[in-house]
Amino acid sequence: MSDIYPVNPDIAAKAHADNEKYLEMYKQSVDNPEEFWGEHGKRIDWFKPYTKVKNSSFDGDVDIRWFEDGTTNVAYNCLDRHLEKRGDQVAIIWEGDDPSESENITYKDLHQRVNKLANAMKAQGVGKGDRVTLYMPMIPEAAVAMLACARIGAIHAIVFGGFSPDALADRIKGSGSKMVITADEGLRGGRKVPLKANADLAMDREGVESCIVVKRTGGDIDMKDGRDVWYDEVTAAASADCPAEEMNAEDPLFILYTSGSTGMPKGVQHCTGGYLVYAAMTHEYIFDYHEGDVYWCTADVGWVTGHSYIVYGPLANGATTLMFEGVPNYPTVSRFWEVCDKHKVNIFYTAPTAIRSLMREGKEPVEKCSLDTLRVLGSVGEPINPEAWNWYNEVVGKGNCPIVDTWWQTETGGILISPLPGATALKPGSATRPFFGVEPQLVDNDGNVLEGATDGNLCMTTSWPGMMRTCYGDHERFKQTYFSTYAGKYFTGDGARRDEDGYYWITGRVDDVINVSGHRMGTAEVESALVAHAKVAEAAVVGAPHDLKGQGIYVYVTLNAGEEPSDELKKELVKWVRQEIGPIASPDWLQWSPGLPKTRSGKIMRRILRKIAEDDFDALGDTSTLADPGVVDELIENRQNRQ
Ligand code: 6R9
Repeated sequence: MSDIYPVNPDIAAKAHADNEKYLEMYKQSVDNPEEFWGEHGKRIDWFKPYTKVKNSSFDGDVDIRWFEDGTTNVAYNCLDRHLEKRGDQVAIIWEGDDPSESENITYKDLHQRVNKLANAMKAQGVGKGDRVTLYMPMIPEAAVAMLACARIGAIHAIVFGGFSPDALADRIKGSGSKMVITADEGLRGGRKVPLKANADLAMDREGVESCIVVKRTGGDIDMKDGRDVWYDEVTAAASADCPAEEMNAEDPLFILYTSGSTGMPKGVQHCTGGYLVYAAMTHEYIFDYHEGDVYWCTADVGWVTGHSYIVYGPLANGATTLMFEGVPNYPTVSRFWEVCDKHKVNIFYTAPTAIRSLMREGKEPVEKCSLDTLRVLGSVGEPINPEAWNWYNEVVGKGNCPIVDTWWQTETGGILISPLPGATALKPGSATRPFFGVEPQLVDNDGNVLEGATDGNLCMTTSWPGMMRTCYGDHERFKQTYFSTYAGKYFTGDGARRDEDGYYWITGRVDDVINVSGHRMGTAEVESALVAHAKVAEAAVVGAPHDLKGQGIYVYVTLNAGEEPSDELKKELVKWVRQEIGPIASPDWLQWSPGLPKTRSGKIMRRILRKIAEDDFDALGDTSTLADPGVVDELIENRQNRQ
């Protein structure tokens, strides 16, 4: 039996939904999605109201549409419609890497900044349907750039600032971006990140036409004549009046590249209307957001969490959203908690990997802060282990703040499985129950539907407004990746257990995707980076348990004939992967392996490599089909110590 934490009655009394209301709304949402979403779609303003609500099929060509004849604009909903009532309310609290730097930006001010940048972008020839790559630090201009794109109907493709020039160039190419918006340098934990220098390499490779550069550090950078312009200069010259483009509900809002089990990362494409309705509604119910709350999500805008729950969901709801440039342990390990006190944060949303690393520092750095404004805590990105959950609950939340363990994906656009603070009794480690309109199903490997308390592969049987619509420029890949494993269902790639109360426990990826500190990484991407090195013949990459990161990257490398393994070469290969993909892909362990376990047809048996990396030698399974069963003993003998 797992621990159960009942709903706090005080929270339930004030919450948007208590358990009864959740059950009633959930029932309506699945029994009659047209009526449910027809009503809740009205939470955003429409230029032309929709008459159709849901039109979607997971079969055949897979066609997903919501509110398809409605028109609106995301920036209008996040800004203009708030001006009358809350023009002077703070929209974004920005907290710099250096604790002495912070800034409050009101809705009125944000609206002006967005309009100016939107006009400056138009002057550079960017318009509706054009793609713009954003490679930004966590500064207000990142949100301004997202909203400016939305305002003129351009499609943003954000690339996390930790990605390498090559990874950036691949994404610029994939999205066909004609403009890049970046900064001179980023600043994290007191260290500078050479964003513009990286972007230069990528833009030169891809022949990008124009680039707007924000001055963040004042560092020395190159500005290319005819291509690069300063953000300050072009926005100063631009008018603060830019009409919001009328967009169809199904017009794309953004593309975000994410790793899958095979090939290049996919351009996950999200739409305008359904996405915004879903991001806003989940933000309100799952974090139990109320007027006047200060809400802080510690993600980076380079990930989907930053899109939906730093920018779009909160701003559509007229919230005050905190944007943090820095890291949890700079200048001290109390930083998160000091920021909570400084800005009187009510709702705090972070990742288990951050909690685990702060937990190691003990209670003192938390307890010296008051944290008395906190009301709801959130977790996202990977399963949260019960030890971390308990620490978060007791030390950070003082036992008074419900923890919402929110399960979702880049593809889903918003949270699909999560407690609601006033409605759901909590079990540490469980994401609990589906949100409104979400219909999870567990299936076995043959696709048979499993009922009751069981383990299985997690699928969704029907669409919800916020889900991705296609892979940018490659609908076939969309169908193949998500709807072909189990015909007629969206397959998440995750495994899950459903318990006797109908609660879901996500057990992790069942495909070749690994989750390092909450960041998704395709093993195939790391492998192709490794084999691109002149000395490497072959490489196989698996995930293995890591105390802080959740999963770490374990690589097996076979060198070309004549090459000698050495510690130096090991370092060189780790550095190589960092350069090829970015620091988030740094291998944690590297094992020299003269041979890899292969079937007679030459396929690497990753299952075996995974077990060896996990030190789980008894579970190797049948190795008799291997071309050379002897390699297994050799691999076990030379495995890396993960402590
Ligand atoms: C939002 C985000 C998605 C993958 C997902 C799953 C894992 C996310 C989780 C979780 C257990 C949670 N994941 N939230 N696992 N409990 N609360 O993280 O998107 O970067 O696309 O990753 O992350 O494995 O499939 P993304």
